[in-house]
Amino acid sequence: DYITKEIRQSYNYLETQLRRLPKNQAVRILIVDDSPATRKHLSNLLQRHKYKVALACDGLEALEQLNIYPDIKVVICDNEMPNMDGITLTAKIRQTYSNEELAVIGISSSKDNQISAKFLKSGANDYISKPFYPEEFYCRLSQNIEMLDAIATIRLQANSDYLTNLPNRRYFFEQTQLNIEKNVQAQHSTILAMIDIDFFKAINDNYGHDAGDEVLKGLADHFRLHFSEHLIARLGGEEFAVYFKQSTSAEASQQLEAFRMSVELNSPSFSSKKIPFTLSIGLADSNETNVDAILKIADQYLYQAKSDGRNRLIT
Ligand code: GH3
Ligand code: MG
Ligand code: MG
Ligand code: MG
Ligand code: MG
Repeated sequence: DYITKEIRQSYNYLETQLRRLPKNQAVRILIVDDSPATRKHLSNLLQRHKYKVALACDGLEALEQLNIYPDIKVVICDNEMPNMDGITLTAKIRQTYSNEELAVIGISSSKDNQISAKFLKSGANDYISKPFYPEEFYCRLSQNIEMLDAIATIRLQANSDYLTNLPNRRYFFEQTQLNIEKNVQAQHSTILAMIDIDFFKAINDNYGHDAGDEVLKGLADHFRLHFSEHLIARLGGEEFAVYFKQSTSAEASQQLEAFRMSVELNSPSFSSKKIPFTLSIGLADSNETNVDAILKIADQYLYQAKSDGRNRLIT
């Protein structure tokens, strides 16, 4: 009923913009509104721009839909609804989903001039008052999605190693520390390994730095293949680490030994110059409560593997 001629014209304008923005296609938007007419209207607007849509008529259904569809990026949330109002729902959503992973946009025709502040204070990313022009609706929606995408990209870059795309030292320390705290609570020891390429400097010296890089990338792929169920990282240089989730130290030891032998056998296939190399590995099984202390133990075993002649696992 609030679709005026002007608003229809702005549809057409955005329609042409849309053809240049196919990236909207994968994004799902959840509409939460008790009015069937509003749900229909908003879902038409979204489908015009090829957004995927999920619908909920109240707060409880909204929480269910969020569970069902992990690809929901934005919740468009009415305020006045039976059982739970939109501001309360927003606060509830924030107990589980941060505003950096899921955007909530409050939307209301309320005459309360504090309504937008209330939505924002309870954790909404944005607010749109009704009636609105579709142009504003689409702009706010796409800006919120762009912001989520930018944050996700930055987060990924901050946590991964540029050369190999493996998780980096920062991520490994953060995640392993969290896991250690869980292990301590459950009275489990923590099992982690440090792995270092033998005589890597000689590879750079003999074949060049680019060939050295190729070896590191090839080895990273081999890690992904062998330890997909555990946490792997490039700690720096030619040094890697594995945190073993739910393994005994015997299982970890067996897996590492198989990996060491597989690298000894297959390393020439990792690089175009067919460079053979081996690994030295230190494995720690410890009840220490912080990641530095446990890595230090693994590093001591690694040092021993080096001094005992390399190409071996010490535990
Ligand atoms: P060891 O068997 O005792 O571990 O000897 P090593 O030669 O492997 O160890 P060292 O610590 O002496 O040398 C590591 C070399 O790794 C030195 C450094 O220039 C090289 N390096 C570190 N990061 C990179 C990288 O990203 N790319 C390449 N190509 N080389 C790297
Ligand atoms: Mg309502
Ligand atoms: Mg080395
Ligand atoms: Mg060294
Ligand atoms: Mg080293």
